[in-house]
Amino acid sequence: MTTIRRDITTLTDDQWRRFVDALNAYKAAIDPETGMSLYDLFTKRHMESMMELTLFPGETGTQRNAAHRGPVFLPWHRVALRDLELDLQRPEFDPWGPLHNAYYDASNPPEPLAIPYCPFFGMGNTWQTHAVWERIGHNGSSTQGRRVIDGPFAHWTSIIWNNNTQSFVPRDGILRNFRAGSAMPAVPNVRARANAVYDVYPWNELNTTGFRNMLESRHNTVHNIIGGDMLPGTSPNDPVFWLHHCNVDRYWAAWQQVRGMTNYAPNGEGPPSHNRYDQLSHTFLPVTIDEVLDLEASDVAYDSYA
Ligand SMILES: [Cu+2]
Repeated sequence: MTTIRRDITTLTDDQWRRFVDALNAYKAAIDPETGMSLYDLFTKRHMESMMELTLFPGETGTQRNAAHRGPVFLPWHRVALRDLELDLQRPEFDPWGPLHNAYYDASNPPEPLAIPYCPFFGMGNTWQTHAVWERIGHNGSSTQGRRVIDGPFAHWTSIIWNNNTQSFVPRDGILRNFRAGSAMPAVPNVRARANAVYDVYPWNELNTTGFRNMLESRHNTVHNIIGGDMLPGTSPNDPVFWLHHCNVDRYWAAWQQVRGMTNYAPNGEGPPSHNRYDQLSHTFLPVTIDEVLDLEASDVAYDSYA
């Protein structure tokens, strides 16, 4: 059955609760090998991807890494989303699944659990008072070090990278620090002429044409104006990360519907880890970029591509 990802603002309370309960159970589950939260392993891998710069020999002036500031940005986050989603669909985490649901009927199962998307693009200047924060918790408290003190994730512990000791250290809570006066970026135009190609040389954050950098830049703004834990490489500490990236992936899928589902560049001429047949690093699933271009092949769809 196809996993259908929906707009968080259109979910029923029960649908939203299903996702929250699964995510909280996943956050509480411990990986026996590392002793870490299964959820925190995603945060760790995301941080590690950013610490691996992927440069041409002698190249300077770019922070391109194994998951950002280059062509692999969209495939890498698509895989991370799907990997988390497949885990949340497991019976031990899905409250609507056969383990936790007394009314579960294998001949008529509920639709697969999906990560919802939050439509931050296009919220304009009113995003800080948008109803979505009623669901995911509001801005951090100005009297409690910007800690989020409401919503279903307020009790979480984050893991923060300590550069001196080169290790992750726990820290209570999730931080958000909304930037006053900043607007959310406009909705990406998947039909604009400058977006006709997926990516171009120099395959980094300096590109002025190409779909990938247009979308990645707007995505950066969302991280930056929400602030707090959304700023550093450990940004998956805040589950808003997934709601945002689900929306980013949705626009990529929309672009693919216009420009071709397997339309990608570079095909070999790009920097390491960013070429079509390169294997993704710091993901759980061992796949190449080429293998994740067609979203429908992994049986995932969005409720809307507009
Ligand atoms: Cu990222």
